[in-house]
Amino acid sequence: MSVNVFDTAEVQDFIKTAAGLTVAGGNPRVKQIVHRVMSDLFKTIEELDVTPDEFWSAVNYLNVVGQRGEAGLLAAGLGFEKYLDIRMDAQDAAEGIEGGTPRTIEGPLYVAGAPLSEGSARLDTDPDEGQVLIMHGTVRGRDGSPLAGAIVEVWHANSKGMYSYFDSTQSAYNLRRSIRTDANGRYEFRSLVPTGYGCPPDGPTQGLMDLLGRHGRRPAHIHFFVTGDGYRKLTTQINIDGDEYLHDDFAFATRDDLIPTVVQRDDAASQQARGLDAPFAEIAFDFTLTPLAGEADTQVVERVRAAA
Ligand code: MBD
Ligand code: FE
Repeated sequence: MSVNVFDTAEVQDFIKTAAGLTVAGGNPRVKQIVHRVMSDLFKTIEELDVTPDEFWSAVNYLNVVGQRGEAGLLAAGLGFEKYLDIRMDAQDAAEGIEGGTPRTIEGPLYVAGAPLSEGSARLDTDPDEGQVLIMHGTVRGRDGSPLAGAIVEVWHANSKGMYSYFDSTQSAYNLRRSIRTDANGRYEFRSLVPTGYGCPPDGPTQGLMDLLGRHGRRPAHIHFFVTGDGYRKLTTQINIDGDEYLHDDFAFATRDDLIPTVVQRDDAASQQARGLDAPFAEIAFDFTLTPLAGEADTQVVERVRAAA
């Protein structure tokens, strides 16, 4: 039998007490948020008549998410990270900021401190059966001017969909580099065409996806942070066209302007020009940065990140 206690003075008072609203000290912002979240969850428990068994299974779920280090993955899969992007897009629109390369989520698999190269880099240090990928382009300001000395941080998965650092079989910083653009604002790298990522099949994120009737797969993609003096930091990704999950990303990160053409270079002349002896894939992609609006870069997101 369903009962209604949420709106009683007793419950309303003790939510306030539990959130610290009845005492001095602590952090007012944290108190405000905890009070709101507790209220919403208590209300959910009442309205959906959540049973004790269901509640304790959720508590255990949180413990497992933590044990497995999947909180960032779950945030991506439930669309929280995309929601933050939607809000930042709306903020930009409200402020009249337009014309830059679209942002899309960082995801949970960045590792700080990758080696820095001037102009061009080779990203693959480990052997891999993936096809060679050459990607290049120019970093520009919104007025179209090339940005010399911009930093392009790039990271992606190998042909098994796995990321170095999180996959102990790969060497440190495999498929992760920073590249400083040359005098003409150009960057270039040689790497291997990545494969899409799938959530650990035995992990709690995939477990929830199963219960939601969803999959836990991302289309093949390459991540970037792009920074330049006087410009806002860009966090984005490009997708590899043709992937079966291109428009069915479990993390909701695909955007139309972030799907460059992948050119297959099957001819001997193209291969010789690159010093290669097999067909390779080539992607041309320019990044456009938007100018800083004030002193501070409002696009720098603080979050705990790995550093190898
Ligand atoms: C990834 O590679 C990724 O980019 C995201 C957002 C989530 C899981 C794996
Ligand atoms: Fe990724």
